[in-house]
Amino acid sequence: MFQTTLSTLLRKRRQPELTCAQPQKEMKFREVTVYLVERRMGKSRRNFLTSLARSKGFCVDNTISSTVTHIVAEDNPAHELWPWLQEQGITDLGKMNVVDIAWFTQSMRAGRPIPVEAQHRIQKPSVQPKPEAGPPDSPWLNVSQYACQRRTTLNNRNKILTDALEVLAENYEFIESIGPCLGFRRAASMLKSLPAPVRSINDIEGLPCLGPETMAVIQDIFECGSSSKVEEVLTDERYQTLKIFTSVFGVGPKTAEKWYRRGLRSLEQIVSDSSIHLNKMQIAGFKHYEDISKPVSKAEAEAVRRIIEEIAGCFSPDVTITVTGGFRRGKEFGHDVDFLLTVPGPGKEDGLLPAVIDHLRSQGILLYSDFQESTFDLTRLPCRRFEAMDHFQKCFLIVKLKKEQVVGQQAEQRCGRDWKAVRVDLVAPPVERYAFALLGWSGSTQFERDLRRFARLERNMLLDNHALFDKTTNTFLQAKTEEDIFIHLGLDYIEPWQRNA
Ligand code: DCT
Ligand code: MG
Repeated sequence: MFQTTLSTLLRKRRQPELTCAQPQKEMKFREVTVYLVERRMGKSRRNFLTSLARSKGFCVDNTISSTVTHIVAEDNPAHELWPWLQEQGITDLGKMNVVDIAWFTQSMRAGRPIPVEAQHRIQKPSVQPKPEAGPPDSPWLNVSQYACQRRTTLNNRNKILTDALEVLAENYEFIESIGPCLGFRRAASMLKSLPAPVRSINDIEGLPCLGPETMAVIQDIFECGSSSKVEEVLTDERYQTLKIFTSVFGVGPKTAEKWYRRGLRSLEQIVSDSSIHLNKMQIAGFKHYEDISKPVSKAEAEAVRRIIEEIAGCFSPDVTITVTGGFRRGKEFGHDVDFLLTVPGPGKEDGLLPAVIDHLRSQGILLYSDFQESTFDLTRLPCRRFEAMDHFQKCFLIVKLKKEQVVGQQAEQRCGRDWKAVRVDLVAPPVERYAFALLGWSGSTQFERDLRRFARLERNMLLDNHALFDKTTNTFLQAKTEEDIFIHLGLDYIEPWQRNA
C-alpha cells in the first residue's frame, strides 16, 4: 500500500514543469492566498509544495502582491526572514500572516486552511534594546527548543543545574507525572547544549524550554547555592527507596511503588520476603545486582564486542556489528552495551540472535537471556505510539565477561572473582531498516524524543525506529544512512557524539 518511495518523490521534485507549471485548478478557499518563500526552502521543494497545495484547492501566488494573505517560510529564523521581507517592498506586509511551514503542512493535512495560531507565526523581532536600556542580550542566541537542532557533547558546562533538574524529573517519573517530568528533562537537556556555564539568571532569559518552575529552581541555586525543592526530594524516603528499587534490572516505577506501599524499604527486605513474586528478569537482576549496578567501561564494552563479533561471524561471515547507545555517543561508561547486528540480504537476519544466544550458552557465559522474536510488519507502520519499543528481533542479556578479556584491566582489579556480569542488548533489524534502527538506538533518549516531536510538529512526519512517514504526501521516505534521515527532516546532520542531549 505504501510502496511510493523517495525516488518517486524526488522524481516529482526534479520536474518543475510537472509542478510549478501545473495551473491552478478549482480554487476552494478564496479568502486565502499563499505565497511560499523560496529562500532556504529551495526551488524544487517550493514547486512541489505549490503543486500539492493547488491540487487541494489552495490559491498559491508565485509573486508577493497585496492579494497574498499568508506568507509561508521554512527554516527561516525571524531575524533573517523579516529583513528580507522588508526589502521586498511589500505595501501591506503588516496585514499578512507570516507563518512557519507547520501552518502549511497542517492545512494540507486538514484539506483546508487552518486558523493561524500563535505558534505558527514567525514574529517580527523587536528592536534590540540598547545595553543601558535593559538586561544584556543572552549570549546564546537562536538556541532551538528541539534537541535535534542543538549539538550536545559530553562536555556539560552546567552540571550543577542539570543534575538538580534531573532529580526533579526523576521524582516526577516515579509518580508517573509525565508532563512535569518531561518539562524538567527538556530544560536540563537544553542547558547541556550551552557552550558555556550559565552565570546568572539574566544569561538564560529568553532561552527555550525554561518554564517558571525550572526558573525558580535555577534562581534558588544562584541565590542560595542549592534548591530547597531539590534538597527536599533528595532527602525524601520515598524518592530514595524508589531510586534503589528501580536500580534493579527488571524493576520499573510501578513495581517499585508497589513494594514501597507495602512498607518495604531495602533490597534485603525484598529478597527475604517470601510473599513477593519476582519475575525471571528481576531474579537475574537481584542475582547479579552487585555487578550490573556498576558502570560498564569502554574497555569492557569493547571486550563484549569482540565476543559477539566472533560468535555472530559463525552465523554469517557478512554480519556487521555496530555499537549503539551511549558508547556510540562517546561515553566512557554505560549501564549496558547496545549493539545492532545486520546481515545483507532480505530476511538474512532470521535466526541470528537465537544462534548467538545458543553459542553464548554453550560457551558457559550466558547468565540471562530474554529473546524477543521480530514482530516487524511494514504494512502496520507507521506506529503512532510515541514511546513504544520497536518490533525488531532483539534480546536483553547478561553475559559473563572474563576479566582477562578486558584490555588494560589492571591486575588489582582482577583479584577475587575472575569475571564480571555485564548487561548487553542486541538488536537485529532487517538491513533496509538499518538507518532508522541505528538512529533510534543511538539515543540519547531525549534526543530521540525531540527528533520524533520535531518530525511530527514541524514536518508533519512520523519517525520511529523503523521508518519515516510523510503525512503530507502519504509516503514512506527511504534512507540508507542516518544522514539521509536528517536530510528528509530538513535538519543539519548531528554527529552521534553531539547527541548527548
Ligand atoms: N531506546 C529506544 N527505545 C527504548 C529504549 C531505548 O529507542 N524503548 C534507545 C535510546 C537510547 C538507546 O536506545 C539505548 O538505550 P540505553 O542503553 O537505555 O541508553 P544509553 O544512552 O545507552 O545509556 P547507558 O549509557 O546508560 O547505557
Ligand atoms: Mg546503553
